[in-house]
Amino acid sequence: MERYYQEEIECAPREKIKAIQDEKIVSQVRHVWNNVPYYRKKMEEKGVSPDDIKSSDDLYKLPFLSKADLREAYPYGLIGAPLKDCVRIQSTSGTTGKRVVAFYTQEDIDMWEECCARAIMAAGGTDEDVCQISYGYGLFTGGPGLNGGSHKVGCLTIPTSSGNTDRQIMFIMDLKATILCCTPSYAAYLGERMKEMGYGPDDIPLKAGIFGAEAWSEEMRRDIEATLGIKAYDIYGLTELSGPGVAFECSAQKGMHINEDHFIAEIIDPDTGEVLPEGSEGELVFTSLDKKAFPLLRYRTRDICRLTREKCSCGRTHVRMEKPKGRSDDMLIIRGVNVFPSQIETVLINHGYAANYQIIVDRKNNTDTLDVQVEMTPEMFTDNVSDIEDKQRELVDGLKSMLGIKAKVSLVAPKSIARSEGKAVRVIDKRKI
Ligand code: DLL
Repeated sequence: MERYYQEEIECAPREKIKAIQDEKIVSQVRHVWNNVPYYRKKMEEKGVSPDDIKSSDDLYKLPFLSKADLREAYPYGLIGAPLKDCVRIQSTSGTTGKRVVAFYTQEDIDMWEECCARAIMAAGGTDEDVCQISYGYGLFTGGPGLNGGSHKVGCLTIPTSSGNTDRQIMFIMDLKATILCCTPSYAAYLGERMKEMGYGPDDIPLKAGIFGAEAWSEEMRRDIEATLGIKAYDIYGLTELSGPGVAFECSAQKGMHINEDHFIAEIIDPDTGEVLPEGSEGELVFTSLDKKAFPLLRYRTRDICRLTREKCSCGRTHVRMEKPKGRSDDMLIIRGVNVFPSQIETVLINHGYAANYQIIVDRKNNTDTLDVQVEMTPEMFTDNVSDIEDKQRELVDGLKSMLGIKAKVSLVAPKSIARSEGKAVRVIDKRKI
């Protein structure tokens, strides 16, 4: 039986969703115009005023915001509510350049936590569940967002945060956790560790996992589901818009429903900024309809994916986004060919490897090189050189047919690649160092 946190809105007829968006966009644009001089200036430069925005059909008239704008406006330039009304900040990890700091009023936090509650109930969660949250807590939004959602559903919440893997497993087993929330790479590691400790899928009390914050393949989903004996649901979000829960998967596991009563999604051509028709692949752009403290309009996420409004078997009517392939800035250009790390992961898992790999890109004698190091699983481990060479050759062929270019593959011993407790760092691009 499908469960909903807010059925009336999650399953509302399309006309009703459109009417909500039309009403909210008009007042949100006025809110931003009146309170965010940085964006007002952008609107003025484009020759657009709040009077030009009469419904969501006029969205295309508004200027885009990018991560560069967020950096330029740091720390207070995009804030839309008086500081005294703000109750929290969260922040991105800031690996490239300045951190993004997002502000929240109490209402903004309530909306965000409701979105996370929708995700937990879509994964089958109820007040009888024990929900272990192994996303990091702190500035990262994963822990705090799902913690709030879990409380709203009424689950018994275990706020383990990330790390200390053996203690995580102790709590899962002793407190009979039924829902696990963490990054997919950490879920894979927890699964690996539990297997080593002798726990099979039937011994593990978990029934569902809510995994996101990084790109992961369908193959990795199947792997994690089999090891932990669960159904694994994807969840998407970004700090700039609130955090996890902007979109979440339902029982159909065919894309994530975007919470359209709070966010409008568009797909644009990343080069021209042109809005693309439904079903096209492009860059995802979001407008937040309710957020008051950090009200971003037409924010370019750099995530590449597709949207679909095809009817979903779960009964929800909100548009679905497919799994993002990764950020446009994660895309590698190797000898002129576009390569996403997720494509490499698909080949590795289809050949029976686990998602423990590292991609090293370099440039030697003016030619790009692609090196893929992948761990052998304990079952396939061998030190017979010719066996290893055969296996490497198989992967080189598999990668060639997926990517169209030749990679060097090195099989390495089990456990020689560092495990991640949060977002995994898969790529080392030495061309950028
Ligand atoms: O990762 C928020 C989050 C926490 C989402 C927990 C889901 C679960 P940021 O650190 O700001 O926020 O990173 C946002 O991560 O633009 C995507 O590139 C990527 N991302 C997030 N979820 C997914 C997903 C959080 N399900 C950036 N699949 C986004 C692929 C994802 N990429």
